[in-house]
Amino acid sequence: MQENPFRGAVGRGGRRKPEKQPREREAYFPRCAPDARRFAPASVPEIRILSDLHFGDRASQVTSLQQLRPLLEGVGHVVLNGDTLDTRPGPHPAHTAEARAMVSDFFPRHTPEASFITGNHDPDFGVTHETELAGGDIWITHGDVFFEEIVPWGNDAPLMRARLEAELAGLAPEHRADLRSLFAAVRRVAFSIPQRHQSERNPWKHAWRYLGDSVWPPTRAARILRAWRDGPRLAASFASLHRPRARFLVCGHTHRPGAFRQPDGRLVLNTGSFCRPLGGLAIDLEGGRLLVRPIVRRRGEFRAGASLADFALAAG
Ligand SMILES: [Mn+2]
Repeated sequence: MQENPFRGAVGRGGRRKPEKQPREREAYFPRCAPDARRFAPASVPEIRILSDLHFGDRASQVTSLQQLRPLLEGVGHVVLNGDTLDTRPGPHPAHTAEARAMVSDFFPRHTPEASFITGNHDPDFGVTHETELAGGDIWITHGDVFFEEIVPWGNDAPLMRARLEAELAGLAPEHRADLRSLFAAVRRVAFSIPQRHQSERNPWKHAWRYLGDSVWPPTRAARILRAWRDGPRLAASFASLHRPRARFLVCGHTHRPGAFRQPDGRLVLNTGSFCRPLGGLAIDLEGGRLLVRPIVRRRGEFRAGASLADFALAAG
């Protein structure tokens, strides 16, 4: 059954054709959408895309990877689209190494196939920075590559921008527009920025430093809102250059879950995160269709709720 993809967000009963272009604000799926209260039907996806677990960071709601087991049950292939954990240099290398070992061990044991795509927090966790599915109809990447500052709301934004500019200036002219070179440059810069509060183990110190990194300086809230506003448009223009045939762009990074139709017809799907307050979405591929499901937390475990949106994928 086709469902109105934006029903949860508009808060009205009217039905609409799912492919109709919504206004961007209507495309946002709030965390407490009515559908999030229902669990998914018995069908299971062949492929499930998740992102931004931030395992090992106290800001993450994932304190044990076992909490993810219901999300993996029956799924043939799980794609973890970046920021699965923080692998960057930090003051607690043993904690980082432990998180890395746990993630590396857990997923292959609980799902037939697990793919890790890098993010700005785990730039060296694997060598895959993007991937295409459904014959190129879907393009998946973490999403930090869309921003000149990598993390435009972060306190390291000016440093990241300067380092990325230097990296790009150092590329041979023929490589500057080349996606492989661009990703390599972004990943080198991301890895050169040490962890901040992410690795702090003391909960009080973490809360203090998290607040410091999150609300200071006061312009930060505005920078987050700007990244939320601009992200989908930047994703679409980036894809038009590098992956022009992709109609569905799946990313995370900004922690703002939702589906954002762009003027060129592309649909930007942001899977949010496993952090508060907005939560996340799972993107499922099932029988030639792409489904958007909310991730719901029940008794400490994460599950996929009933589909909020359903799109036909290009044949073949
Ligand atoms: Mn990120």
